[in-house]
Amino acid sequence: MSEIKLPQDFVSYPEARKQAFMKLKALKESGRRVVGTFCTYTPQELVDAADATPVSLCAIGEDNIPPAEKVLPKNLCPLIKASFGGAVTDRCPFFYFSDMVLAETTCDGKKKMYEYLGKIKHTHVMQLPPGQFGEGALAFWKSEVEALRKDLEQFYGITISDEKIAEAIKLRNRERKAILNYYKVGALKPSPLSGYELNTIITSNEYAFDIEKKIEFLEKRTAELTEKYHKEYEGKPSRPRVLISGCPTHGVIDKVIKRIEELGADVVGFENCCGPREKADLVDETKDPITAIAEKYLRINCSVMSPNPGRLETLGNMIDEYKADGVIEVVLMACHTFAAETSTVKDFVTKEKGIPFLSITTDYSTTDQGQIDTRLGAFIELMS
Ligand code: BJ8
Repeated sequence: MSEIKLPQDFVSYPEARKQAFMKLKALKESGRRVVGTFCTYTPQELVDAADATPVSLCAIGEDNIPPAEKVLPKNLCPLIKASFGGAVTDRCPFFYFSDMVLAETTCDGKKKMYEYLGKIKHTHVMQLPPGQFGEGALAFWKSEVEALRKDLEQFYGITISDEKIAEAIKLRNRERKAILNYYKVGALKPSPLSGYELNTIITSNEYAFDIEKKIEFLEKRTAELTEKYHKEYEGKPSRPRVLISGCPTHGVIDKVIKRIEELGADVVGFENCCGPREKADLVDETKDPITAIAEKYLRINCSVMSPNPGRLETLGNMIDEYKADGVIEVVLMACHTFAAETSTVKDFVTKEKGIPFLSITTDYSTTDQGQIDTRLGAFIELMS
């Protein structure tokens, strides 16, 4: 079993969440507005412009599942059940401290779950068009962005100016660039950082509520790692390099991401919502802010969009840029949209890019760990 290279001050994702509870409590007590969010489609710039802090309500952990299954069907994605379970039991302090919930109609399970959340707390649901390209898709989505602005204004009794939104766009674009540059350290060969660290830092950073400090931290860590690469790694042999694709992996970091590295490969990049999926694409700072926000978020290449050609394009570019030797797709149990894309993605990776592909369907339990280890081990051998 290989040891994973981690910085001395490394904080695990569950620990980072725990630390964030206290930070959020202090923010709330200082009178700060808090908006709970779920998805990469959330236009965070509007929440920022309302002088509110967006906080992710995507929960992890098996403990949150049984309470959710009292209401939701068992054969639903674990991300949805864990998030709902955490909210209804008040075990999720992020939900507890949120003034309102901001959600989008992505997959069927999530949108039905939002109906239940709406009974507990004010829940604004943005209707996403089912595709990015259909006639009227952008106009419709833009009207949803405008509706969100109105609802935030009414809910908080404030006015959100165009200038405030433009300011938020600039700050979030700077944050995107800092995150993207940090990810790109993984493209160095051999990689000087662990994919386990990468996944942990990026998901934990959702709870770094001071964006300026977050940018500063990421820039510092990127510089340290780049220097480390030149001093210690450049020119040395590399372990097999894995690119992760599919559903968000923050709930299976230990079960899948860490295991890949313990079993002898490097996770170098993420083509998912724990990766640069939306970070590589900035909001246009030269346009009317609402149009620019609508255009940017509609371009996100999630499997809930039909068709979703952007995923293959991004995957292809990332395979080249991150010099991947194989792709491992993680599909959360009962996530139909990602599962339905598996066959297309497999053909693309194996036939067009000529590297091996493995798809793993899993949930937040530990019952399938042995089976996953066996499949990962065989796949890593295939790449070696
Ligand atoms: S933009 S990936 S964060 S929807 S895994 S809950 S799709 S059944 S998380 Fe996602 Fe937004 Fe897309 Fe990203 Fe449903 Fe699938 Fe569960 Fe999912």
